Amino acid sequence: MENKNFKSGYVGIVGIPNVGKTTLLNALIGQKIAIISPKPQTTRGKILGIMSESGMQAVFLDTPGFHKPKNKLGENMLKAVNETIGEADFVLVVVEPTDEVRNAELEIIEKTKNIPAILVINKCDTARKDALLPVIEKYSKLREFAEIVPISAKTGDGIDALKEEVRKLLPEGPMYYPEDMVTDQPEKQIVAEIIREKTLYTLDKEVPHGIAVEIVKMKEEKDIVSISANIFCEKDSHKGIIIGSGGRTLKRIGSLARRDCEKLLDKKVFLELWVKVKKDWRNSNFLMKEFGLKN
Ligand code: GDP
Ligand code: K
Repeated sequence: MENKNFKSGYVGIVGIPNVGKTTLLNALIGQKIAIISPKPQTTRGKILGIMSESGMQAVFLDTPGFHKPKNKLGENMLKAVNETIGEADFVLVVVEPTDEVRNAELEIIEKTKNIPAILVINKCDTARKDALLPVIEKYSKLREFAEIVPISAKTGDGIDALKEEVRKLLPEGPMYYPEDMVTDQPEKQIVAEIIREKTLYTLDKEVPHGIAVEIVKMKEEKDIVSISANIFCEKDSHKGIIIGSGGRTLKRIGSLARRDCEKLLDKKVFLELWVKVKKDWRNSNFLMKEFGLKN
């Protein structure tokens, strides 16, 4: 069976702002944009994205500051790099195809020297082929890289080759997370819980407890997290109450929930709510599981 040699592990993505780390991550996990988990409850720290391919699972760790390319690379970022590499099996050091190695890059390379690294030369679509050699030479003098992979995160060139190199470096290990999970789940559950709480809070006792919330979409785009959720109730009459006249009640639920979600995620949130009737959902094992109410 394929599982026998399943490989898995934790991978840090490091590099100075603007080299394309976010773009690369999205290319690796396939357009499904990762969301940062606000709850550092796992021992391995924050998970940024999970790539599951046949026979391997790479869990990319968040480096605080990662999402703020405009910030200067200061003490904090370097501290964060330290934390990330403390937890990672190896790192991807992302650079641009310029043969000038910037000071901040030297520091990052210094900090990550003691764990295996793949040098990822991104934005190769902007460089001539013969410009690569001097870049490779410069960086190779700074440390030993397990591999050097030129890519373009934007066009997708080299991404498959990079995945292959990631696979080689991953240790044998189990599938840590379900295959379809692209980020850690608790956060989704928290968001669902917030929406449920606001629904109950906003409604009078008229609508009994037959309410469940399902997060249909949760996606980070630029600086906004778009969330789309279904509020399930048991009766058509309940649906009317939840929506309210002119949609007022639902709007109120939405704006209260959005505020809390923004606090939780530390990002602007676009929240879309749908009310659906699902008779007897509480008697459905499947739905109970879906809503995280049953294991
Ligand atoms: P980060 O700060 O390292 O996360 O960098 P981003 O992923 O935010 O990318 C910074 C800028 O570089 C954005 O404008 C991207 O569109 C651009 N970029 C990223 N990867 C590539 C690439 O492979 N080629 C080109 N031409 N631009 C890229
Ligand atoms: K970024």
